[in-house]
Amino acid sequence: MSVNAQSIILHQYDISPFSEKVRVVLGIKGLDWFACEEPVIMPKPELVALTGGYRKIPVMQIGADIYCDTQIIIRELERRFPEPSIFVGGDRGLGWGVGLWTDRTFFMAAVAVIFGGAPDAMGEEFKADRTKLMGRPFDTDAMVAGAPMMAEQLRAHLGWVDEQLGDGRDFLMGDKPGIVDANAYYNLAFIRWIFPAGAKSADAMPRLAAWERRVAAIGHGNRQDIPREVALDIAKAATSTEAVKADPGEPNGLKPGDRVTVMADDYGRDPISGELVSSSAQHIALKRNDPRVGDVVVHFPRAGFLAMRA
Ligand SMILES: N[C@@H](CCC(=O)N[C@@H](CS)C(=O)NCC(=O)O)C(=O)O
Repeated sequence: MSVNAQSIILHQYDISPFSEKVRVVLGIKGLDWFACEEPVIMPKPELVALTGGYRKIPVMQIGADIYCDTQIIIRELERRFPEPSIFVGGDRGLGWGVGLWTDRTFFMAAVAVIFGGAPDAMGEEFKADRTKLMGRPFDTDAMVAGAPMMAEQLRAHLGWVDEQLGDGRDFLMGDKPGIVDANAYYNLAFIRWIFPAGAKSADAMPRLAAWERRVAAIGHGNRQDIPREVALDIAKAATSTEAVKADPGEPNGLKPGDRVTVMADDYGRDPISGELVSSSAQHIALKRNDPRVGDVVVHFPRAGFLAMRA
């Protein structure tokens, strides 16, 4: 396969748990995609040229459309490639809400268990970078002190997943894998990569462990790696496919053509500004220009992001 303006390009790195969430979705859908390796810490000049300031990982690019945050990445994958669906029954709306559990409380428990058990796993530059990202000290001494409590939190989160499998189902919403599986899986994968001993409560839950093996066996679809410069050239040559669309219910009256700033409401709150192209209750798209990539449209989810008139 050769990379072009229709290709799925995932800006990611291999030990990124949020990238793993998307890789599992790519696996469920059996898609061809291109991985573009980004640095684990700042600076990330090529990524920021595409996003206009968003630095978190992963970011998906299709031509000159840039999707920031796993929620909007997965929504767009489902829109463009509806079969097989990530919705397997009973999860079409609240499946998204599960992401806010796994990305926030469950993820923070996983981070605390990993760095409480292996405080030096990633080195000083990483800690300094994550301190800036979080806006508070990435304090591994505090994580070591808090490790017993966080092991208890982690076991409780894993316990919900195990209980969900209690009727013998293969996947969390039934007999097929979907959005809830991709969400519940990636934190466990992250612990296994960096501090495997942190997963001992999972090993004590045989149903969970068997489910984990089933999700791992889905794989990641068909991946090929490309250099960052190739991805930037594709963005520069392409035109966004996002149509201008007004949002009659927009709570603050934002409309196409308005100058808008969007930022995450949790961490990595770097503001991104542009001209509104389209929006809905779940999506906002801003057009911006960068000397390296030309005109691009950057897409964000609404839940978990704040949009304001610039
Ligand atoms: N809400 C975001 C969270 C993404 C996130 O926190 N990603 C981590 C890596 S897995 C990150 O960006 N860390 C800082 C970095 O890589 O620079 C999403 O769902 O995509």
